[in-house]
Amino acid sequence: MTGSVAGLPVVWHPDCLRHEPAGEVWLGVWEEGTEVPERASVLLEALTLAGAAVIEADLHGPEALLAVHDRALIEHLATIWRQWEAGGYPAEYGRNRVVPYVFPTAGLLGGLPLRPVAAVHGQVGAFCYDTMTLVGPGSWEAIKAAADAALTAAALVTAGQQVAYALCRPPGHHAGRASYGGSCYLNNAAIAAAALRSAGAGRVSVIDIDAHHGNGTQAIFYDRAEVCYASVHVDPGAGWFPHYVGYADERGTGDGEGANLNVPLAPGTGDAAWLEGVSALCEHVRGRGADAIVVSLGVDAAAADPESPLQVSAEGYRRAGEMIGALGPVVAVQEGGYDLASIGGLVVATLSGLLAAG
Ligand code: SP5
Ligand code: ZN
Repeated sequence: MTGSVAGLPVVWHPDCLRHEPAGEVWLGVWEEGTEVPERASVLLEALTLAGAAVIEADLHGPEALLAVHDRALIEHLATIWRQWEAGGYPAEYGRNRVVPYVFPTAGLLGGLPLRPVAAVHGQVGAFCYDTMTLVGPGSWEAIKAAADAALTAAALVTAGQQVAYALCRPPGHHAGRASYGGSCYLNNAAIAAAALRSAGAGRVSVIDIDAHHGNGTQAIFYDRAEVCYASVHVDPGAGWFPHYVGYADERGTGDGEGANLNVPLAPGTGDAAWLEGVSALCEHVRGRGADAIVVSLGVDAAAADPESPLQVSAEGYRRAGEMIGALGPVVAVQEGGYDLASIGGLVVATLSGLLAAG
């Protein structure tokens, strides 16, 4: 079922295990959550057994993050746990993770500008747009290490590797320029795409095969012609996260007009129609020309996954890898995928497809 990934560079960092969201608040109730550290251990073990060459991520300075994110978001993520602790939220109020409760939406602001606010628990909602994306003691170290893994993999591809994989955890594609949510904090795929560009790739495409629409990546590149975003995902219009974004009529704006492509699919969609969607993404990218590809590699579209109703098989993922690998050099960045028993085989299958094509 899996295939060979012998010699494939797999970049990761042990700090990625230090993020322990310890659950999520969903519809007002705490739930255990599925974005757990074991995801990374399971993937690392499967890739090691399949013969991949595991490399530790290099540490990078802030410049590569600032190419994609506002400084204010980076500073928030880097300091919020310390502020939360200093404010006594865990010790005095029993709040052991950072969770927002008020969001400065357009409706709250009523046209007034966003002000800096005094209370730490008031600040969080200015950056975090949902209640499922908690921050704890080791979160920042993991968030930074995941971005470093994406940057290290991008550097390998810049140096001539045909395929490199970044085992990023936490994932990234729901994080925007100044916002986080959907279990994502910094946008690892967008950071890799920006790094490829600044290392000389003229045109870069992000192909997103996670089950969910990558609203953050889309927003970051929405007005850009040189980086196109193309995604196949479960239809937000059928009731799925991120609900508000990810529709087929979102095609980019300004210089980016026509560069963005969304292929939303009905819940229950299996290999045949999903692969047609992947093929449409590849056609789109081929038509625009791409010197390098970033794959947002979420394996939560698989049938066994608890977070999505798509029904893709490991063979489907392998085929998607083959199609995408034929487009050019690829940086594959881990996104979602939550069924601990099957994600290892799914990622190995996709990567073996990418390698078979290259
Ligand atoms: C990167 C990624 O795949 N993020 C996924 C975010 C979507 N999360 C939606 C979660 C909805 C709540 N999950 C409850 C599962 C049933 N208990
Ligand atoms: Zn997902």
